[in-house]
Amino acid sequence: MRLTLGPGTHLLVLTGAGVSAESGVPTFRGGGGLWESRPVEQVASPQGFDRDPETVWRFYSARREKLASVGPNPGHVALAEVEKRLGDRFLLVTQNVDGLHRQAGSERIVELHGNILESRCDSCHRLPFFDDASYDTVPRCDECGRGRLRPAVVWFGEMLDPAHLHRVETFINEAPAGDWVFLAVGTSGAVYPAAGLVLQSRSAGGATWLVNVDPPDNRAAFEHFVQGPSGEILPRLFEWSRSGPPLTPS
Ligand code: BJW
Repeated sequence: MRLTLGPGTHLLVLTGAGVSAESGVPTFRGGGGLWESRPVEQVASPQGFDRDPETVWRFYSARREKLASVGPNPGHVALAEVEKRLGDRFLLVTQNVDGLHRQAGSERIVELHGNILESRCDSCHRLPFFDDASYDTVPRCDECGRGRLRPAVVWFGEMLDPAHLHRVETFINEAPAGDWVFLAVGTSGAVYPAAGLVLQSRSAGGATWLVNVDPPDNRAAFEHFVQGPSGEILPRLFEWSRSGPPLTPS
């Protein structure tokens, strides 16, 4: 099954942990996933950080270290290539914090849940900054001197950046009726608001596609499902109609 893109088609892509699985980055749920060995609320909630910040920093430090040895896979590259063809008719919304889409060359990207290679202060308004360090003890903010540094990711119960949500809404609202596609890749559809995008897209007239190794719980929300690993499927998924997009749009 192939997804045909015409000269005016807009494409909104949502990715989840599955897209990085073939790079060697563990997913969250399911066998071998990050949540299998530790309760989510312990390491990915503000309450968990208040209770035991050292454990949280050990968890994120280990993930930072792992990222130093992984790179984008053919799934990431396929999405960067499709963006080159579509230009501003493309937007990539990722729940992943691993930065692999940017490494592959994606530019029109919204990192909905932040970036693991950034830290921020839990007290002052200092902007998130690049930080690939590993910590055994909780680092202090050297700007305000009183706050604790934490990974600049979005934990359960925390608000997502309203500017990010606005950018996604605008893309959906400006997509041409009857000629746009929502494609979800490698996500279990368990976490909101990202999980709500498929129904939002359907009601806004988008065709809905899913690429995943297994049928996730929200499979029925999608019109088209292509089963398989994204690193194999994505490079073969896109088909350009005869008058399809030029290779280098403005
Ligand atoms: C492959 C593959 C291969 C494997 N190829 N596929 C509405 C209803 C109910 C609850 C809520 C709601 N709105 C908000 C909530 C509360 C909450 C929520 O969603 N709870 C749910 C548990 C129900 N949401 C929030 O709190 C969010 N904040 C928010 O909405 O604020 C306002 C608000 C707050 C409270 C109440 C109401 C409103 C914040 C969510 C933040 C999520 N953060 C995390 C951690 C980020 C940092 C870190 O990395 O540690 O984000 S949790 C974790 O899950 C991470 C992921 O981005 C996210 C999604 O996981 P993902 O990517 O789908 O991974 P998996 O592992 O679940 O799935 C992988 C899939 O890939 C599987 O299907 C595999 O089969 C597949 N796969 N290999 C293709 N090779």
